[in-house]
Amino acid sequence: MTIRNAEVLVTSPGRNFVTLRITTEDGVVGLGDATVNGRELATVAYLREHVVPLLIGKDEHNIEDMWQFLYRGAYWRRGPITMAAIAAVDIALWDIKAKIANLPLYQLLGGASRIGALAYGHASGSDNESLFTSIRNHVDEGFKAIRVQTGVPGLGQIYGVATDQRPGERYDYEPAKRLPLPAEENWDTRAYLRHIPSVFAAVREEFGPELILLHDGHHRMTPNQAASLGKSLEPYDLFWLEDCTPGENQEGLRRVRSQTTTPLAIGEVFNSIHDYQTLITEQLIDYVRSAVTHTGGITALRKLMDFAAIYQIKSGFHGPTDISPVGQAAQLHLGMAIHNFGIQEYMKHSPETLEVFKTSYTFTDGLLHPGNNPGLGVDYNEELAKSYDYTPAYLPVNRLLDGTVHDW
Ligand code: EZ4
Ligand code: CO
Repeated sequence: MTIRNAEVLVTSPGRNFVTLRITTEDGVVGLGDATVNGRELATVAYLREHVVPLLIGKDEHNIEDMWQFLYRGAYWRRGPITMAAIAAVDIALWDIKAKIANLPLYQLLGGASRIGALAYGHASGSDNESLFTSIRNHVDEGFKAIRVQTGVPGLGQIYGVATDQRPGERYDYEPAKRLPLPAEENWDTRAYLRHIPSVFAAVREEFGPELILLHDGHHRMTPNQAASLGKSLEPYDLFWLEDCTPGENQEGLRRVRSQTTTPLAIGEVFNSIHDYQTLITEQLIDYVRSAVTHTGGITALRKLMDFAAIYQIKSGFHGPTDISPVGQAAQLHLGMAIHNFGIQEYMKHSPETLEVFKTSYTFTDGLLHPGNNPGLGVDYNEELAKSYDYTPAYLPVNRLLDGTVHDW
């Protein structure tokens, strides 16, 4: 009942991932995800220098105690790097516990509350025609829910818009570019607000009322602008409008909420239950966007979801490709078990990534299932991983047309 070894593994099969691998005296191996897009080596150092030495010789079964030890014991609380490091330990220990129990992790979290996790994919296009192609590709793959992002006339490359897809082509969008300096994009909120409602009108016209549609505002609006967009999108029945404002001003959401019935989702950059206190208790949002990787792991995210459940707020865990297959598997197990599951973001990893991380989760008829292998159901191919060297990459920086730095 002791941890023998903990290793921090970095690989870059097309994009960077940080994985913690914990091994017990009995040889049971657990994996955890500590990837923070564009700041990967910060969690590597935090884990290697400050956390791994604390793990050796500890009882792998005491997950709650370990969580509290790492959170309260550091004195310096919260923050994305600390919470991703704690998450990696927490996820790996849950993986180990479930493997020892010889059960898929969701069984230890309460068992299956549903047959699978409704997943949404990302569609985008520089114009409506290419957007429609991308949506059709997703529908053909079985998606019942689709996030819609589009180019804005007068602006160049903006958040969420991939290279235009051809029919049947794999959707591939990696905002973090492997460049020595961050790419810079341009932004004009008024142009965006003028354009977006017409895109949703066209999508509804083309695809009908049933398809579940989502949209990500990516932190760019003021509360007043967000209220206006929410209102103008009401006729198109969105599943949610995500990150309509930079959510750290929680009180700002009161303005948005009082003006529109478009459902709201926030929290992918949050890392603690405390970041949600006002948003949840005042019912200012409908969906929690946290990822298991960036919120301190399964232990913390489960508490957050129980808190949200009191207010009829559901999950919408962040699942872009910067959440590794380990993190995605962990949140799928959690999503299977909790009562207030809402939807799961599912941006498929590249074939190279899925060779390094062998997963057991499946996608059938729009639903993800974590599989029934003991633990998380993810294996790490270390030999292959070593052939992909870490490559620095940065998320873009956003500027208004006059050059002012804006939220990206
Ligand atoms: O921009 O994960 O909803 N998904 C998102 C993502 C984020 C990236 C940042 O690393 O907003 O695409
Ligand atoms: Co988002």
